[in-house]
Amino acid sequence: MKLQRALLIVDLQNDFCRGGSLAVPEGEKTVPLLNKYIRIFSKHGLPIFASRDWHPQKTVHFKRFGGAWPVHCVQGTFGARFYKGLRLPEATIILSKGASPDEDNYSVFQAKDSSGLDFISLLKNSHINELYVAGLATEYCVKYSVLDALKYGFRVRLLEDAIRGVNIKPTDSRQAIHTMIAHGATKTDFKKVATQFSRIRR
Ligand code: VGL
Ligand code: ZN
Repeated sequence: MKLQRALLIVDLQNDFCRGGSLAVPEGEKTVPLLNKYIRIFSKHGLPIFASRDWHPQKTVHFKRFGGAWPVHCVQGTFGARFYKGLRLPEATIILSKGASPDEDNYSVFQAKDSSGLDFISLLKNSHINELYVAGLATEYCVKYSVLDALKYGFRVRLLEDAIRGVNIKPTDSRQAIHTMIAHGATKTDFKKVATQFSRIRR
């Protein structure tokens, strides 16, 4: 089976980075490496997806309306914008999630692009069967997206040097990585990806 690859960058938004309302420790430190992954995928003409948390002001996802989280990534605000250093190419497919007031989930498979297509349709349309996944937060959006991807039969390579977790409990990220691997994801890192892609003829 020929592998059709794509890159998925999860929620690299201001509110999840330093100074944001739900800052993931070292979240923004993934950015230089993400830019390098982006360059590799661009160079090889492979699709790049970037998800964003895209909440209304009132949502059951926020503490004040019964959820678990402080207000973050409200549609149209600075906090919801992609982190400034992240160099997303023009052709990046943006996936928005958590956009309806009764939605309280983390998976990118619940997200839609600007024309309302969901992630699974977009992947199927481009015959993608392997996802390289990075971003924030390891034990929430990254984990639930990876588990869904595996459930739907995609291969998943977790970019372990370009993910970060919230770690409400200090072991949360490690546990999440464990779970993703146990369900069939495999880990890789920039060095390995760079070598792997340098062998692929364009
Ligand atoms: C996320 C907490 C709240 C995430 C989103 O994208 O990982 N985490 N909302
Ligand atoms: Zn959220």
